[in-house]
Amino acid sequence: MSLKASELILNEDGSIYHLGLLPEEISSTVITVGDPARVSRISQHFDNIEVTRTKREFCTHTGTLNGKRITVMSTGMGTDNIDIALTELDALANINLEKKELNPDSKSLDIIRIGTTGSIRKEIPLDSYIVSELAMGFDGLMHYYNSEAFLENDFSEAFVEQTGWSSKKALPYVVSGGKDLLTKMSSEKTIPGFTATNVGFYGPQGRVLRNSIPVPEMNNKIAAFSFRDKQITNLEMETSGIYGMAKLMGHNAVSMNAVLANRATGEFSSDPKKLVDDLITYCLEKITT
Ligand code: R1P
Repeated sequence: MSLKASELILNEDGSIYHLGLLPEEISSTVITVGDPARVSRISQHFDNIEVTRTKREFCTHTGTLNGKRITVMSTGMGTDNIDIALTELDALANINLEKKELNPDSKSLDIIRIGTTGSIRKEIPLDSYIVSELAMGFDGLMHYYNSEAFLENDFSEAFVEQTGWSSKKALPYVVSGGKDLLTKMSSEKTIPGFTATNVGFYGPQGRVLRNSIPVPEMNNKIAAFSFRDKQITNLEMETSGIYGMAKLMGHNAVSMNAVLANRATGEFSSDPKKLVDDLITYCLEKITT
């Protein structure tokens, strides 16, 4: 049965609606970043670039590095964009866009996020790199899908109980990263982490400029949360969505996080550009070896 035009939307050239890409234009290894400007900071390392495309916040370069074909794509900020980015990447890999039918065999993508983050623990210092073993989503995205099979609900229940999480907010969901990719991307240079993904940058992450927030001590409560020897390490805005969408569709995902800020000490990195560039170099080396 073919998918309706209103559900699988294509552009005039046959490319997928928001990403503006054709199936042959992506690799099975996809690096995602939040910032469109970070795409060329990664693809500048490639030996050649065969595809460059920009639509809305989705800027994509596909090329080759040391014989490995890699796609790097910006997602913009937030898990609402991740819903679009990962669903359309999956469609490029697993749906015949001309016939609008699912391909008979499903393909699995390796998805590596290279992002920035704020640590919420004093002992996880500025300028370190966190590899997210687990993600807790405050964004609610997974509640819109049949995700029960892989959500770690005992973590959610313990979190709600320990922090007094308000039922006016989405129930936090917990999902793990892809085991093989976590192993591949980890080393003595990285810290294993439990990443909390927020639905915004300011109030949702406890930042107060001019607006007040209902529970000013929430970051301390999140930092104090402990279950099965796991504690939350950092806050950002995409990882839970990437891990959840990847698990739903049979892809492998890992989230690499450069610690730009330490929310516990109030510090911000003195050289954020170098920190991110060094993480890019580290990740490309790991991906291509
Ligand atoms: C906020 O400044 C943005 O930076 C972090 C957050 O997750 C959010 O997207 O990640 P990126 O640097 O990948 O965008």
